Amino acid sequence: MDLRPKLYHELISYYSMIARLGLCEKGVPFQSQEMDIHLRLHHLSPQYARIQPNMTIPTLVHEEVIKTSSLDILYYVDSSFQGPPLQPQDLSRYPHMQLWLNLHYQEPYLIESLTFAHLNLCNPLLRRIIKKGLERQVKRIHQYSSENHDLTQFYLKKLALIEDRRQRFSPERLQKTYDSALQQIIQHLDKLEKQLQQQPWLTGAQYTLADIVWTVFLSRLFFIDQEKLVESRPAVYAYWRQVQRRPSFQAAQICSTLSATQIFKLLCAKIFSKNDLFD
Ligand SMILES: N[C@@H](CCC(=O)N[C@@H](CS)C(=O)NCC(=O)O)C(=O)O
Repeated sequence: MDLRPKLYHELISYYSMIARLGLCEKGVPFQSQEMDIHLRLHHLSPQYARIQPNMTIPTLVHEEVIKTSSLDILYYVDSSFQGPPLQPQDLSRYPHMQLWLNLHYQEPYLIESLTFAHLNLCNPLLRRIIKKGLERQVKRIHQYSSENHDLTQFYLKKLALIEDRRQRFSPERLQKTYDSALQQIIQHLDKLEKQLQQQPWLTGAQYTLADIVWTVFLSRLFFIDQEKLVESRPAVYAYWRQVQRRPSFQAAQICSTLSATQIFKLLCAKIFSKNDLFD
């Protein structure tokens, strides 16, 4: 029997990267269950919805425990497994870590708005693909919901969320969605710059959960071609170079670019992946 925790995740999913980075920093081996949330829509399947009613990734399953958000996964991993501590040993620094974690998670759709508005704006073909993708999700949810009445309330919630996405990324609102997300990102970066001018890691001398989430945050800015926002802030840029040198960065496969070859490989993996995860 495999006693390792099982992580449901996807390679380029932002919050999956956070969970992987937490596991790798802690040195916890895990079973990897790769999901396809774009083509196969594994996350909408009734089997997954029964594990994770929000139908998002990542999810961590360990023995009887199920953790359904990246932040819960980080705390759980740090407190349940042996390895380097990822919360401040100096307890007076604990509120600082929480402050940085709260700042990162305070706007739940910030990263999604930034990423998808960017993709929509940069390429008309992608805009079409994303629009079609949302339509496919709606159809799939109606199908699953009609076959699984016990899950109707969760599927209805998911439909409302997709409708909200359609509005945020509609041609009329797209630019506004992008601009206001970027505005907020810039404010975050200015705060990071101020903090990192004074100390090597966000909570002081120790690398903590706060550094994990902000590492992934910075990687996303490179991913959407906004590297200049990082490179123009000397302390943030030095920090970015430091975090990339940590072994966990490679091990957790933090994606900060997506080359044409990678896109091709990802597409192939998705096309040849199992239709149903739970077969
Ligand atoms: N608060 C959740 C957010 C998870 C989340 O939004 N994950 C995205 C992928 S990065 C997802 O599952 N998107 C699919 C969907 O919302 O339908 C967390 O921290 O884990």
